[in-house]
Amino acid sequence: MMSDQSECRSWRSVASLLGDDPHASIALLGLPLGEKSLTPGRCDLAPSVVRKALLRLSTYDLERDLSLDHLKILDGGDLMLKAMSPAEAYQPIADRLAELAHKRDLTLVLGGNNAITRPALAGLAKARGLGLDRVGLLTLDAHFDLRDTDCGLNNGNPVQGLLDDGLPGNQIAQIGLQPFANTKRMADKARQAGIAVYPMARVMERGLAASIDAALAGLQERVDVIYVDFDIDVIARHEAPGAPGARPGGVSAHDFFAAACQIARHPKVAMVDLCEFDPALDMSDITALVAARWMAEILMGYGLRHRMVTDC
Ligand SMILES: [Mn+2]
Repeated sequence: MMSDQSECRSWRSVASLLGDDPHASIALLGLPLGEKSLTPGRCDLAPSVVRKALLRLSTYDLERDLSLDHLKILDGGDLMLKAMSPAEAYQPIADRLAELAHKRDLTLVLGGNNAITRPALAGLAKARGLGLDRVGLLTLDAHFDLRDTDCGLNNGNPVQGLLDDGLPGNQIAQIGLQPFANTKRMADKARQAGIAVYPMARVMERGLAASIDAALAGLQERVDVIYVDFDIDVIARHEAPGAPGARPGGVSAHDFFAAACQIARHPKVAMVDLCEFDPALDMSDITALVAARWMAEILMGYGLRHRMVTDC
C-alpha cells in the first residue's frame, strides 16, 4: 500500500535539513580549496561528495532514539575557489564566514584542504567582533600543521600561520598527533608556544573523550569562542582511505563520531571544519560516509546543547 508516509522509496535525510532560512541558528559553507596540498590531490571535490552522501543518512538516530528533524541549517553553498591558492583564498573565505557566522551559534565548514582553517578562524573572530586573544583552537589531526611559512601558505602550516597572526599558543590544543608523521622542530615549536599536545598513544590510553574533555576544559577558561578543526586524517587509514595523510593507528571512526557530538555540545564551540578528504582516493565511499556521519553527529551535539533534538 502507498501513502504519503510510505518509505518504500526514500526517507527523510540529513540533506533535507539544509535550506535558505536566514533565521537558522546553524550555517553550512563548502570550501573546495584544493591547491597547495603537500600531497597533490582533489580535496576540492569533497564538499559536493559529502553533500551527496548526506542523502544516505536518515535524520533519526536509532542509538539515542532522537531525531534531527527540528534543526534548520542555512546552506551558504560552496564558495568559488577554483584554482585559487590558500593565499588568494584567504580573504574570500574569511569575509564569507564572517558574514555567515554573524549572530549564528554554530557554523559548519566543509573543506577543502587544511589551509582553510586559518582564514575560517579569522572569519569566526570577525563575526563575533573578537581579537585572536579571545579565540581558542582545538585540532583533531595526526599533524601539528606547524610547517614553516617561508615558502608560502599550504595545508601543512595553518597552525603556524595562526601563531604568526597572534593566536596565543596556550589557546591551542592538538589531539591525535601521530609518531613519525611530524618533526622534532614542530614538536619544539608547539612546546615553546605553549600548545596543549595530546599524542596518539596518550589519546588511546586515556580515551579520546577524556582527552577532549581535558582539552576543552583548558581552553574554555581562556577564551570566549572555540574553533575546532577536524582533520579527517586523525582517523586510522582503513576507515578513512580518502585522507591522504591518514595512517594506520589513528582513532576509530566510532570514536571520531562520538567526538564530533561531544565537541558540538560544548557551549563555546562556534565553528567546526572537516578537511583533508580527497574523494579521488576514497574506496567504496568509506570516507564520504564518515564525513557525512561527522556532520550528523555535529548536528546532534548542537541539538543536545540546545535541547532541540526530540524524542521520536
Ligand atoms: Mn591537518
